[in-house]
Amino acid sequence: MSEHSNPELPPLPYDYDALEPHISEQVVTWHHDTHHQSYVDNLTAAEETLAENREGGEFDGSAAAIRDVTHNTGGHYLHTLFWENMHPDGGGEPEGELRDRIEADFGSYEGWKGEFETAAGDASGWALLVYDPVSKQLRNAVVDNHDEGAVWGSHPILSLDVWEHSYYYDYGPDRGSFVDGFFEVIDWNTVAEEYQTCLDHFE
Ligand code: MN3
Repeated sequence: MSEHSNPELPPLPYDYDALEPHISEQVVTWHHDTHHQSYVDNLTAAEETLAENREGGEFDGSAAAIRDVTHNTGGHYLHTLFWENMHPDGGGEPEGELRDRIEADFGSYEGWKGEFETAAGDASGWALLVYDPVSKQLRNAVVDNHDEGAVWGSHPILSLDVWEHSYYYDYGPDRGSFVDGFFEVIDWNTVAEEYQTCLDHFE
């Protein structure tokens, strides 16, 4: 038997009001406790359907459940990284090896940031900075929903949720101001840690 952990909603790594004024306590509460929780619950339900079908040898509904797993793992994993990527003491710019890599792969920090902001303005889901282990480079990704536009095999190191539930209550249709606020709370230490994980595995 293989061992795997059941999906769980991770606690926020800070208080619900910690990201104010950039993201309100109300939005963080709804977003974490209701939206993120629903992805965990729906993932659990889909996994149960798959397991029951395997045991029963009847696979009606399994394809839909596989789709649900894809959608909800995307939602669960990207939200988990999104919470980790922010901190009330965040902001500023990346430093050290991560900074060097961004400059090498995007020409400059400003080149990366301008591209990432464009991705955030365009996505119907997420803007991601990912490490692509095949080409061994950082890439920006425009992801619709939670899973459309992913680069296969790549590992997200920075995750920005631009679903409307992420910002509409605080900013209305002004997504650009929300993205500006996100940059005020990015915890670059966590981005650097995810990047280091990629280096340890793939370089
Ligand atoms: Mn969300």
